[in-house]
Amino acid sequence: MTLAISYNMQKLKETAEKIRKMELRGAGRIAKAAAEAIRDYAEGLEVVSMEEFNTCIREASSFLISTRPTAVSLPNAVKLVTKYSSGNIEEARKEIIGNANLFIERADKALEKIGKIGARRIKDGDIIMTHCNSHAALSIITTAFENGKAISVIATESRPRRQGLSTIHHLNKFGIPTTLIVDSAVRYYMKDVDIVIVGADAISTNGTLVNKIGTSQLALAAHEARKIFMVAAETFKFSPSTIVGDLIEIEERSSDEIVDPLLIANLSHLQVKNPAFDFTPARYIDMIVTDVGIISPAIAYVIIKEHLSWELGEI
Ligand code: RUB
Repeated sequence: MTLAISYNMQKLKETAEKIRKMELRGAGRIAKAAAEAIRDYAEGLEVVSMEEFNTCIREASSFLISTRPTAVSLPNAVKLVTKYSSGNIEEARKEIIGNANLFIERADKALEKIGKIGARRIKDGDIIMTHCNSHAALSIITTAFENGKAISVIATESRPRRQGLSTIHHLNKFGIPTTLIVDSAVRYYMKDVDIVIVGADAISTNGTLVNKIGTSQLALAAHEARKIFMVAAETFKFSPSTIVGDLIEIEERSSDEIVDPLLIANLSHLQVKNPAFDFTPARYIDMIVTDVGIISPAIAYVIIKEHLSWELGEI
């Protein structure tokens, strides 16, 4: 391996480490960071043969993808960015750089579009409940507010990493009245809510949503109280490989995020579980707001087929 390769690999590893440690988090941001990392890696890659170029890109891709297993935006981004057809190193490099820049630009525009499309479904005076910290969900909420709708938000804390605190800071910057609640107060407050809006880490071909642990409890409580459950998701959050029956892996994080290991050191009969995401079946989802319009979860397949430029034979 040449010096140039290892220097570039170092930068890529730093991004991977930030994703792993959740300094870079949220499915959309993870995807953009991965696209940037691959672009920069390809840009500085010094290799002598096309074979070497292909191997380096393949290894860098697998390395990034292995950082967090659930957010499908990550493999989708890497796959879209590393789709090159040229057998010439310089041309292939250009293709990757172009793909990455296009992906990043589209991801930013997608958030804007989701905000505009979703905001039309929000009514003046609506009380919105949200969970965790989704930039797509927040785009809808802040756009509705900027459009003059007098909304307010109930935001969950989102244990154990408390991403809800990022959400309340963001909403506060816009001047949106917000109430912070603990996750277990979701059902208690659902009667006051008009609409629930959450983001997505992945959406399977049958419309099942994978999002921050506890999302399915919001969906159940909303269903019981006959409140609208809306998902905000860019098209690159849909999972192509679920078409052929692949299951989305739920990331299991360290128990240290939940409880101080010293406090439980002597409890030999205890195990602590910390799944980071859960599944919400399609039947609890009223609509998915994507950058290409609002869809019912029942037609998730169409998004995968038409907007992820995937040939079915490739999966
Ligand atoms: C974040 C989370 C978010 C989705 C969507 O989980 O579950 O709801 O990633 O976010 P984590 P966005 O904090 O573990 O990454 O809309 O910003 O892509």
